[in-house]
Amino acid sequence: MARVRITQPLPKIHGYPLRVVVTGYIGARSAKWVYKINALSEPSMGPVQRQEYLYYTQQIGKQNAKYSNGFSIQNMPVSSAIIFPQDKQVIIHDGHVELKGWSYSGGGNWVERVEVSPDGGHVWYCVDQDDMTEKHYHAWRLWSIKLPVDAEGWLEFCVRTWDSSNNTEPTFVRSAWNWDLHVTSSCHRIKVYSVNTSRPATAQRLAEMAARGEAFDPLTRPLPWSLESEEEYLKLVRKYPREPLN
Ligand SMILES: Nc1nc2c(c(=O)[nH]1)N[C@H]1C(S)=C(S)[C@@H](COP(=O)(O)O)O[C@H]1N2
Ligand SMILES: [Mo]
Repeated sequence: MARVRITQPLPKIHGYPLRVVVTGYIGARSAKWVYKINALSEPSMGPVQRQEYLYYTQQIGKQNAKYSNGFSIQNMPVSSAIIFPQDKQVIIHDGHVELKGWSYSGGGNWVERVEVSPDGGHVWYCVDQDDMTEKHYHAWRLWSIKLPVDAEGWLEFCVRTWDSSNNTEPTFVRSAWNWDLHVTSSCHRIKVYSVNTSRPATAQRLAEMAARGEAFDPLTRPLPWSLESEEEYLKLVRKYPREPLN
């Protein structure tokens, strides 16, 4: 196990005076306030070990779950999340959106690769090595990427991380949902409303809003002026009539 250099006193809330730190394992295994150590011939009967932090696939679920048929979560699976933007945010951009996030893996594995998708997980872009913080044993890596985003409206961004044992995250939460909720580590997803000012019509609309001192947010607030003059309207509906001409 890696040596831990202590630079600050351990706060009581985090286990003072003595805490076990089990690197690579979920936090639940790092017992706080240690006053006694028992050597056991079988896994502990303590409730946190025996009854909690279990993984139940959907075939087990509510209809079948027992303590003995959930598998005990020990090593932390590869996990990651988008920190910025935030879910449901409106993003006004010029064709690129900067994403920031974190990635981590347990079990002595480290983060090797981070991929992000602007379309819910069909097309993926790879984070550049230079845009990731350094590798350290048992440490997360922070990353950022300028993601090309052409489409407008509600989009789903997601992140997927690969670790040094080629583990990756299930693309969809339904692929690996844990009935017991803990450590369902599927790709983190956010919805964002994309407004791309590299599109001329969008740039024009935003310029008009700026000139009138009108903010884009909140998205659900309608524009308080007429969207088109009657003249323009008639020009266009005559050019593109509603019904076939013959
Ligand atoms: N003695 C003791 N240790 C414990 C717990 C506890 O309830 N009692 N909770 C565990 C769980 S479930 C977690 S997630 C971590 C939380 O550690 P933290 O408070 O330092 O974040 O402590 C673990 N160690
Ligand atoms: Mo926990």
